[in-house]
Amino acid sequence: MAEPIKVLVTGAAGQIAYSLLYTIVKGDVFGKDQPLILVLLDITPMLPVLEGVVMEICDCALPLVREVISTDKEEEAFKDIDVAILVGSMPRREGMERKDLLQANSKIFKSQGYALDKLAKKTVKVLVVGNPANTNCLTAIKCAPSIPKENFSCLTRLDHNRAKAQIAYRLGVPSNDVKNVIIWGNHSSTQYPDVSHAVVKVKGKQMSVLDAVKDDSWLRGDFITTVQNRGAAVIKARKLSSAMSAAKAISDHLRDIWFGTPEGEWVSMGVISDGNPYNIPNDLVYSFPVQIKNKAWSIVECLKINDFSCEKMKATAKELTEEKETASEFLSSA
Ligand code: NAX
Repeated sequence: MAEPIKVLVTGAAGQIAYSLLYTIVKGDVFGKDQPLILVLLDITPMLPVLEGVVMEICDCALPLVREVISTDKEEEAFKDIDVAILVGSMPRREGMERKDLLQANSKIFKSQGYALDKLAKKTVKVLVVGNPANTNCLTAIKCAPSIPKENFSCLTRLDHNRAKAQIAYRLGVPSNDVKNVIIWGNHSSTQYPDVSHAVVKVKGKQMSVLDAVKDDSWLRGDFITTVQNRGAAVIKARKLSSAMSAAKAISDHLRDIWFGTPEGEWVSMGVISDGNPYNIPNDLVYSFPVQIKNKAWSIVECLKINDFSCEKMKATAKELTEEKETASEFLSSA
């Protein structure tokens, strides 16, 4: 059997982690023959809850788990890790401005960025989930200069899966018959779900989603807003934010980093925009279509971008630029 890898999950006493951990420990993410040392970080008041989570992991009696470490200390949590899944963050409370949320989270991701820089393996793969995910990811990148920027990504796979599912539902096909949708930009309501390059198998025949749906006004209207506002719709219905689907998306994202994407297929991921082929400003964590090979992503090139898409891609880049400016004010003043 392989040597164990050390996987950190922050916010480990929270609801996403509760859905995510079982998938990881049973081998669905890093492979059925990959032993794991699981490190669970949360804040001090959540340690009793974390204790219950550790008991449950133990009670699953799964063979891949070599050790579970639960802690409220970053120095312990980030030491020699191979993978960091940064879920823990400050939630938006009533009356809180977006700026306050950015500030609270800049603080968390600055501290965790430093911890990554100082303590993690230089090969560590970092996935940021906690919101505002793109800008939190950029903050962590800035604070961990000894780790390659390309090792960081943020989660937009939930939006990607939502887009795929909407198309599949509309056409009455299984969701895995829909491929190559794209989420551009921010994991927020300015994101741009784009199906201009997506394909679908209908009655055994592959065709473009545009030809299969044959309804541009839906694709440019309700489809986009449904995906953009899906998170809010789940909160309204459940009184809690997405957790099961978020955990599934995290697993999809990490499994693709670990094992690669199939030939000719891409997925959406927030990655550093430096040198991208779509005229998105450098130095943002922006969601692009990526292909992954040997644990390294590359942005899919040469996709034709029409005027409609171009506008939407710029609008979400503008929001990310503003978030970055606000976050960097906090970083330099803190
Ligand atoms: P919960 O509130 O259930 O759990 C968050 C956990 O993080 C809590 O246990 C809290 O104590 C812990 N925490 C807070 N500060 C911490 C710190 N400094 N270090 C370690 N742990 C800390 O939230 P949950 O529903 O699990 O969501 C977690 C985050 O994911 C939120 O920011 C949420 O907005 C974000 N999401 C991001 C998504 C994405 O696609 N990028 C989708 C799902 C989700 O909304």
